[in-house]
Amino acid sequence: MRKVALITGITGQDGSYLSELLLERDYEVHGVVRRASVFTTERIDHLYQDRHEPEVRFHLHYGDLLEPTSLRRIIGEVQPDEVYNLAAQSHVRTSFEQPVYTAQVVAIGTLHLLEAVCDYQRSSGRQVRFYQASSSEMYGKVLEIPQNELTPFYPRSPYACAKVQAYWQTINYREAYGLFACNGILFNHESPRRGETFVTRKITRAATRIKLGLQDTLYLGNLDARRDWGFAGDYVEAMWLMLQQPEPADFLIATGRCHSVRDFLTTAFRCLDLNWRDYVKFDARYLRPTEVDLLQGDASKAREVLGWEPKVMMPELCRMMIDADMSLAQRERTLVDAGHAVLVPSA
Ligand code: NAP
Ligand code: G4F
Repeated sequence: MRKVALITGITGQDGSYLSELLLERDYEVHGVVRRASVFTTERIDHLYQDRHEPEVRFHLHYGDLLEPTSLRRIIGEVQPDEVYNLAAQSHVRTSFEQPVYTAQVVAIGTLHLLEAVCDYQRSSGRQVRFYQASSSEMYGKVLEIPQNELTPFYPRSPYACAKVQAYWQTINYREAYGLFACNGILFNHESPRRGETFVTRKITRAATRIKLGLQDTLYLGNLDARRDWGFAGDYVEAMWLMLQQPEPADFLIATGRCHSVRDFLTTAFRCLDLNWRDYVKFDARYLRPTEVDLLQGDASKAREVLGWEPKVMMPELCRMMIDADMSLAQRERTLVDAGHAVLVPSA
């Protein structure tokens, strides 16, 4: 029997890579999409199938983590074997501007989904496996280096506090109702599909635009922050592996290496034979009221139990993002040379 997966956050970075992975493994994939006034499906457009095709394995449904009835309706229709909860207001800086909304989507939204999944399990008698997108941000003001699954949390943003609640709700549904539920505690993972307001993509986008004369300055905040950056394509494989195990458990996913924002800047600009110091200016708007200074994960458990290992490390990841953004910048350059105005991204 073909497995059926439901993904919330399917239009996001991870949702797009996970969809590709599951389709390659012969799943039927369903995704929850929020209605917006513009199309938000750019990252998954290449997976779209006309519903009149003979064998359609990729489906989208309108819904929202904030509307429990939509989640129940979709789960009832789709009858999933696996549910991946990737939806979130995932920007840490923004969570200080919108703390209540962030908590509603990240914490209460997860609770809505857990309730809907459990009720479906009870009424249908079918088992559903549940993945929760937990985050290394939960470690916050880190109490040990490197962090592992037993390191205590010390969240430092409304986003991280909400993720801690969702993490414990997931464990509680496992223990209280026997739900096959796993937390993936994923460290920062990036790609050419990363949102343009996260620091790595902001840097690769700006560096390539600077190289082609489309931009002259890049404004950034704290360059001393250190992160354990991996490749999103590697990390979605770990999500899938967690749900294939005989028993549910929580796993930390990281490369084990950490670099500062300054290191990433140096690597990115060096790919283009540029010196970032000639272009980068400080803007206090990008500082956070409370910062996470350092994240570095120990993914030994994932290596031993799941057989998972990262394949792409920061320098190759940075090169991959620079190459993709150079193609984008070249298209912009062509438009500008033809007399068209292009929008300057301001992250
Ligand atoms: P992302 O690119 O920001 O995608 C977030 C997704 O959530 C988008 O599809 C977004 O839809 C959707 N969404 C937001 N609010 C929603 C709502 N109320 N109802 C339904 N969908 C909603 O994030 P990502 O980088 O792919 O990350 C995926 C998950 O992993 C997130 O939960 C994030 O917090 C977590 N995480 C990410 C990282 C990382 O480094 N990337 C690390 C650890 C954990 P729209 O397209 O309509 O906005
Ligand atoms: O790229 P960032 O915005 O990612 P952050 O805050 O680490 O969060 C990401 O990773 C988490 C996993 O640990 C996810 F849970 C979360 O959803 C998200 O995907 O910022 C990285 C660092 C921060 O220390 C920030 O202060 O870069 C620093 N930074 C410096 N200048 C900047 C900027 N960050 C952004 N976004 N923009 C800047 O101009």
